[in-house]
Amino acid sequence: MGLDIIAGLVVAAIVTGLAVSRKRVVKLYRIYYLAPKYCNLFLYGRSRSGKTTVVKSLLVGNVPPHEESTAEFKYYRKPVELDLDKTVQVGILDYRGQKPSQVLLNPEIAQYIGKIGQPIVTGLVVIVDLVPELLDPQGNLFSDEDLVEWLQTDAETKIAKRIKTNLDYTTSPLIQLLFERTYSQHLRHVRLLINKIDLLKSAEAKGYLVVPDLEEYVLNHFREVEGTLRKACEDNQIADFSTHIISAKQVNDVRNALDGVLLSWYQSKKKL
Ligand SMILES: Nc1nc2c(ncn2[C@@H]2O[C@H](COP(=O)(O)OP(=O)(O)OP(=O)(O)O)[C@@H](O)[C@H]2O)c(=O)[nH]1
Ligand SMILES: [Mg+2]
Repeated sequence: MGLDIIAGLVVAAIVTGLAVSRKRVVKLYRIYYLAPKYCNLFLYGRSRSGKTTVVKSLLVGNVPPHEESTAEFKYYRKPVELDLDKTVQVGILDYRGQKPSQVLLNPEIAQYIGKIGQPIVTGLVVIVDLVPELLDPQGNLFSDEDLVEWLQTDAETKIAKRIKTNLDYTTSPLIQLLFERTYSQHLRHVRLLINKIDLLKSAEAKGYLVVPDLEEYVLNHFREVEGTLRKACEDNQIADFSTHIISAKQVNDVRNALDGVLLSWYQSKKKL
């Protein structure tokens, strides 16, 4: 073999080696440096669906009877206790439910959930609700008791109307956009939370809502959203997807829905 061929092979080997190690460095950088430092949750839900109430139940452990609409994007980071000796740093981005584009394409959120194309979201939490927020003619907010009384007539129609506004926010194309913005190899968990079941339970107890099985009744309205989310999870190899019917005002309901996400994060950090 001539010297020039040997030299050529050596140069080729060096170039290939450099290319491979560069790829490896970029991959390691992506996995470790850009990885979320906290269990980073992204909430998606329309206005007044209960996002901030979920945040307070999870991070503070109690909620006020009424929550004002969130004025601007806020990122909260707090330790949440899973057990006496298990604490997880949770990061949650909260905002006012508005046009999906104002949320998903807002450049402000990049500092919390990562740039477009490099998201650092651990869990995606989609919130929908069953009863709207209402004001009386004087502009006073309906209490929970007022809302239940409001359901005394035409409960199913009123509930269906509110559900429709949630379905408009969770169509298949919007969910595709939502995954586009939040999916990376770091996204391991997806939750669908159906909120404000306490109001339907009270209405049912008073005989204002008569359905054979309340859980089935609620789930049936959201089958399509659930199917779209499940399919998106399957397509992206996200094994942990579940649906929960909750009252965000009940800390236990929120913890039951989200503790699995926190525990999985805790266990994965321990392994490193
Ligand atoms: N009865 C009842 N009311 C709830 C529940 N969750 C939230 N609410 C009420 O619904 C209203 C909206 O809740 P928020 O948590 O502010 O909703 P949000 O999605 O953060 O609203 P925006 O910030 O405007 O997007 C508030 O008055 C809450 O007190 C629930 O589980 N049950
Ligand atoms: Mg809010």
